[in-house]
Amino acid sequence: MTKDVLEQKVLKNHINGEWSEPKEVSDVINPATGETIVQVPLSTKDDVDQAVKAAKKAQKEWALEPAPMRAEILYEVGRIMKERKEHLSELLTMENGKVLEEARGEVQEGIDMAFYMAGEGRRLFGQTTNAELKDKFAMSVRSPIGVVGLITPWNFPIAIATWKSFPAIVAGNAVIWKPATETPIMANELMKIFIEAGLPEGVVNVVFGRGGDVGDAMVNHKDIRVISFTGSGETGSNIAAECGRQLKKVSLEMGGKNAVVVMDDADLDLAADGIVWSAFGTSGQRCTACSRVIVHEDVKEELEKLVLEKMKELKIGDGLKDDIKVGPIINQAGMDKIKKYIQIGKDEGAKLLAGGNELSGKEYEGGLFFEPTVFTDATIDMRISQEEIFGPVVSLIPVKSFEEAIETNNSVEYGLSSSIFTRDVNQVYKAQRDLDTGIVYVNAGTTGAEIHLPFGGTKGTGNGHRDSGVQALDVYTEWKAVYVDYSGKLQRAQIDVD
Ligand code: UN1
Repeated sequence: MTKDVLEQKVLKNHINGEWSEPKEVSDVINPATGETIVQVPLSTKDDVDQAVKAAKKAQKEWALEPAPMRAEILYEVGRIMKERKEHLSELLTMENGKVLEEARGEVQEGIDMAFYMAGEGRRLFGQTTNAELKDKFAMSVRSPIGVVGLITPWNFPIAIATWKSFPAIVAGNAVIWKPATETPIMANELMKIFIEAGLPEGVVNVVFGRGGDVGDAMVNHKDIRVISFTGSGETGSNIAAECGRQLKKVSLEMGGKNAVVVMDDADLDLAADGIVWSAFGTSGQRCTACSRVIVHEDVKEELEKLVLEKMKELKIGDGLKDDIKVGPIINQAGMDKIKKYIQIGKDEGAKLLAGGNELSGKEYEGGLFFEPTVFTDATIDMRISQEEIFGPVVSLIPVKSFEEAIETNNSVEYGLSSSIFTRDVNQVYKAQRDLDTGIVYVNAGTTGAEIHLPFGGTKGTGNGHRDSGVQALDVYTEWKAVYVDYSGKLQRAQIDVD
């Protein structure tokens, strides 16, 4: 089956129920081998216009379909994804590089989201409440917004797509989806699954291409009323500025500078496990990856020792191979950025404890691999402690107290995820209150969000919206207040109340 897709060679947009032949394409590279896997269309504003036209038409009908019936399609999507889990996971590893075990985890995240959002078809709760006048009824209901635009990243090409598209669909919207050009295969596969599950044509339209072409055309299209974007801070804030001008709803998730706090009473072996997994898993290319360790000075040396020991067991290479724990970096730009920050860290005076190099030689030929890297004795004002690197690089920052640890965690522009290792229950509760991030873990690393909870962050990470969880429905619905007067006479609110 994996072969089938790869034999397709050139992917196609899916607009109004049809696959369309692309005019221009670019290569999709397996980052572990350097081989071209398929080609992805580079679409234009015209393609977006066509997709929006189709989506507008389809959405009218779709919104009239009862939500539990819309949800039946998501149950079927979940069932098919489950059946194809292994196939999807292998393709995901090929296009994104993450190791197979993690790819399976990501596909599972999508399956979970399908069943969770399908359940929402029989909820989508609003509120009924009392009216202030006799013989009058009041309620609030969620209504779909119309055509929504989804711009999804390469690092979780299927999970994040499901966080956005499933709530949009169950709520009765139609979707224009621009997947990242690095990872179009997951989009192609999910689109095929939508079709097989019976989604009416035009409800989801996939338009492949670059942000500057397709993304901009989506943001600028007056009939796309919502943009949901996961990606870089710079692009996100440009999108928000434009959407603000057009009074368009926008939901943003733009990365993090996530820290694990290790207190002096922590189980250090467990903390080291949490750090190694959340810093070097997915080669550090998660928005939630741990890139700072804020450690109590009394346990710093012991923790360093444990982290270094555990890192030795991480085998780096092609994620399709059995014993590999760390896969490649997505592309040359990603690699250049990581190398730039290694140099910055050295220049700033942080001490390089391990790693710091791109891997070369026969074993790594064709791919882009970087050693898991640890800096220590970093300070919070250094750029390596402040800026997102998006690679397997972590910096240890020693602190003297719990208060300083919290303060250090919060002294960055981002606010996605944080974690604390401690056995002190008072510190646990204070930390969950005071760590200024959208996600907080206790005695676990900074990754591992589950789909039925809200995903997103404070400060520079986002703009107050959340992906996944029931909260995602707020992005794709309008609240409508409905008053039904059954008194048979004119009753004026606030006036005829006595
Ligand atoms: C992301 O990195 O953008 O919590 C998503 C996690 C995953 C999702 C990460 N469940 O790390």
